[in-house]
Amino acid sequence: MKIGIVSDIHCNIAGLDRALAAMGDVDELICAGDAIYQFRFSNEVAARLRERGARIIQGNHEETFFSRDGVRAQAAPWIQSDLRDFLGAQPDELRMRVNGKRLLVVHGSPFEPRREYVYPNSPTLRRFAEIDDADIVILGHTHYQMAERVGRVLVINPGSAGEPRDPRNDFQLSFAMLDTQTDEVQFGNFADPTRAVSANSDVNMTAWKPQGGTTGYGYDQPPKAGHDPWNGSLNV
Ligand SMILES: [Mn+2]
Repeated sequence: MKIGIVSDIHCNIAGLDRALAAMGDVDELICAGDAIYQFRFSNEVAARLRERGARIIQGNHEETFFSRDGVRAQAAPWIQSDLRDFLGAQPDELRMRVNGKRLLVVHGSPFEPRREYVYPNSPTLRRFAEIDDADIVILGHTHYQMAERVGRVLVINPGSAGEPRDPRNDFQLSFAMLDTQTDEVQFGNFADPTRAVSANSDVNMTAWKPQGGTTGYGYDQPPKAGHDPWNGSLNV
């Protein structure tokens, strides 16, 4: 099965559409949270995710939007109530079984505190080796893309499809595609189409192949530009 993964769209419908177009046909589409902003909804993003039958979790931005702090934002007259209710009904964690593998989708961290930012060099990442009820864990939240084997657990973060923060790919947007047979992960990187100058730029693909790999990191900080946690590269 081919699974398309997006996260942290943050109301950027042009970014989401670019990712979906580059992905092509996928068997499942997963959104790992923060489809919107904490005080701003997006009818377009919610409609697209619903129309594509995406499996969605809520991130910290949905959590605030649908809390008492978000009451005013929720009441904006232009918001389509059925779309708002659709997003509000999504869980904050998802478990699914694909090709006999157990997938866990969480926005921040599967551990407490659940809103921790698990960067590719976070010490917390080592703890993923303790997870015994999932084979693949999909995260978002950091906007840093990642594919790492930690113990026997494959950890994937597609990066952000809407608000670039990752200096390692020159602040491009990104998405991931997972082949659940081979565990191979491909990333698509592309310039934010909301910036006029990059509206038609190319999508550059990189691939991560499992090698029974190792991991080990020092800091709980975003990695510096140039840190390269995946291997291989192909251009399409
Ligand atoms: Mn987040």
